[in-house]
Amino acid sequence: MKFVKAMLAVGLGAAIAASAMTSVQAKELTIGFSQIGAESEWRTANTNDVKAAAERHGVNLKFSDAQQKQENQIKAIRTFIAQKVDLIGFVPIVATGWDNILREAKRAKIPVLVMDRDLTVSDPNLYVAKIGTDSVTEGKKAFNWIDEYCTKNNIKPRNGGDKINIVILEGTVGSSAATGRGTGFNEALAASPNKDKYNILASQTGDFTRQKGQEVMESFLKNYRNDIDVLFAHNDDMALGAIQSIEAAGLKPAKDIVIVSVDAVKGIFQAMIEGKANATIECNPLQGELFFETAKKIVNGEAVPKSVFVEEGVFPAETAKEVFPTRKY
Ligand code: GYE
Repeated sequence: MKFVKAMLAVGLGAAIAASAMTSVQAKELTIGFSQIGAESEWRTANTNDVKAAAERHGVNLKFSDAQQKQENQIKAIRTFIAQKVDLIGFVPIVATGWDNILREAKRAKIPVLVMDRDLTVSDPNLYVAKIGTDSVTEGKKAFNWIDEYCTKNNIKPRNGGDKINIVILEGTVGSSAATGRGTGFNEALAASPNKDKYNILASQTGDFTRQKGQEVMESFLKNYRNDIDVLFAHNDDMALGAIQSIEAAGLKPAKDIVIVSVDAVKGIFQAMIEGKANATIECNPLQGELFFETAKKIVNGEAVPKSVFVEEGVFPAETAKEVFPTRKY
């Protein structure tokens, strides 16, 4: 009896030791993550989600904020390599310029998992996989929504001319999110049976920030106050900045100027509820869970798909009140 108890105690002790070991091992998974910065409400939600998911997964996360500079991201990745992390994650602020640093990671045998934005590299094996959003589709959804809305509501050019004039606030120059949304929008426009009804009057970057969105819209309005019928902003923050300029110019957002943007953050839902924006195309920032699930598989040597897109919807203003309480970002 004593013997059995002793054995049980040993067994139990071993089990406790083993479980302590596995949790220590899980804690020991160290991931370096280079985030772009905090340019938008979307980005803040994305960062918070990555940090929360790292906690849930018991990962030791080394998080670095690049403050909108690619060179800071390259430095951070180089530091992660020197620290011999188990995996490197990063959001490429722009699509190009990553080959050299990714080669350094490859030489150090550290796998790289890309999040959110796309990148263009000379050799696709320089990173293992990418999870993120489909910006071309977002751009297409934006144009198609505008086209349907203008057709259904029989929107006429405010200046009495024969074209509906669109202005565009683009995202960060060279970022896949801006290029993709621009491409998708133009493709859908070219494919529309109504394409001759529209004219792109002006298109300029607002760098995905509220402040620049406001400034650039102000300059558009200086030049074309009575001509602009539609605003397409590559993100909600720029649309929110633009709304201020539209009001300052004595015009009614969502009425004089139809406003459509991308992201579906809470701020734009509030604006839609107040009747100041028309629709938002969802871009889902909640990518942390998928990121760490995928990261663990990669570290364990399991195969993962090269590219995974998270799911996204479209929210017109009429749905804003009902949907708002369910929004997580
Ligand atoms: O739409 C914008 C952010 O890369 C998809 O970056 C992301 C974009 C997002 O700053 O708000």
